[in-house]
Amino acid sequence: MKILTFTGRTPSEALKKAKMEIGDEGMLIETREVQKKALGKEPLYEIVIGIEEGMIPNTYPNAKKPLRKQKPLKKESEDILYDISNAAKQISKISDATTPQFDYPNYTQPKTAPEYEPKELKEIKTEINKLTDKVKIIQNMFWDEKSPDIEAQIPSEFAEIYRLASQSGMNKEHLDGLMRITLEHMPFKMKENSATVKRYFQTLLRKMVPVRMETPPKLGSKKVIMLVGPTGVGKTTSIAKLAARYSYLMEKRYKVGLVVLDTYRIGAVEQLMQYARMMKLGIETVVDPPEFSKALDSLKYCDYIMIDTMGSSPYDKGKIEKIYECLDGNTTEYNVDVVLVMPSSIKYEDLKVTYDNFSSLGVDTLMFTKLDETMGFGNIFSLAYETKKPISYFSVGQEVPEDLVCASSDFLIECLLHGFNRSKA
Ligand SMILES: Nc1nc2c(ncn2[C@@H]2O[C@H](COP(=O)(O)OP(=O)(O)OP(=O)(O)O)[C@@H](O)[C@H]2O)c(=O)[nH]1
Ligand SMILES: [Mg+2]
Repeated sequence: MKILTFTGRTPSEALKKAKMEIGDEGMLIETREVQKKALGKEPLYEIVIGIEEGMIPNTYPNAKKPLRKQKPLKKESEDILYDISNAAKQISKISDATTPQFDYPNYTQPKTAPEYEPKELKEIKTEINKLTDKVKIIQNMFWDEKSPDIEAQIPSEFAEIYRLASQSGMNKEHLDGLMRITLEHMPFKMKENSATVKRYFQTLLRKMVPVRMETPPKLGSKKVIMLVGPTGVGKTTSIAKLAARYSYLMEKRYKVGLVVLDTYRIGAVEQLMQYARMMKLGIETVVDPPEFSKALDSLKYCDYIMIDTMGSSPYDKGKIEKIYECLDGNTTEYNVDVVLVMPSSIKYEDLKVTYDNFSSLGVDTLMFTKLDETMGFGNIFSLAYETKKPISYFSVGQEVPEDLVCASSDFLIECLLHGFNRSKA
């Protein structure tokens, strides 16, 4: 089964496009108005179509790589270190002052000079390297937003990395703290060159991102996962992606059941119901909190139970309270993992307010969506760093089920320093 989206100025225009591209075999899951008509702006509608894989005509552009083909996470991502000084000291220890050992992708280890390289040639090469570094430093001098606190201490070789991290939306206190630690613990020899500074800083950042590795349920037990978060952040789409992942994209196929909380009776059920129909999954609706345990019980044959909730503004205490009542009244033996879903496109301060407002639900992990719609990723880094809550997943687009990535610190820091690149997901 594949889920495809098509857009148009009217729903029927979007439907026409869908018919032209995939024929009549699809099933309409949802119609959404994604942009209202406004002065100088056309309205935009999106329709979501589900279709069996075998029914997609060859002429339809190929789907992106499925999740199971993604590289497994590196062991390093498991190392969660919250103490910056320790991380910095550790990196200093493993790094030889003269022969750096990081695997920064754009960095090529200097080749050992041939034995008979004339001394003059060696000197010229050293001069060229120094000049290249100076040019970088001069380029970065045009960037005028410097830290008032530690400006005086920042050597010019650090300017590039400082600018990149600062423009990424990272919280300023975090950045300055990390800079201070880097300056303090970095082997002297490495400080002379902006490339080694960058690699050192990148490795340090990677060590600072808390990540929750995905672990399948143990034999005889199950995972119950609830997605909560503000309105329109991509909770339902992410539930559909995760349900597809667990039920048919992993090595083992798990039984997945869905629960939707519709405690405000706003008809939040239909969108997920369509996905459930497509994937042939059991689905239960909870209208009153006391029904929550019953819903979980009736899905006890499942390995995974995914719970969708209504979006609520972080200030809408009423809706958050209803979710709390469900969790609080859970009489089953199952532990519910609460995943707070947030868009990566909002600034750190807003992420923090959102986190604070949902924290009463006992957030276990963080999931960030819409990575494809943003340029800076320092806000994500800062929230995870500040709250010490591990990140579990990233959503990198609208396509179900492809656009989901298991969180890894390598991936986040790569995005932070070099931008989002779909091929590295
Ligand atoms: N670009 C982009 N769009 C996304 C992503 N995830 C979800 N969306 C889109 O965001 C819109 C809202 O997604 P939903 O899954 O309905 O969001 P929700 O959080 O369930 O919304 P409510 O139930 O109304 O709170 C849809 O148009 C999705 O296709 C993403 O990672 N990138
Ligand atoms: Mg929803």
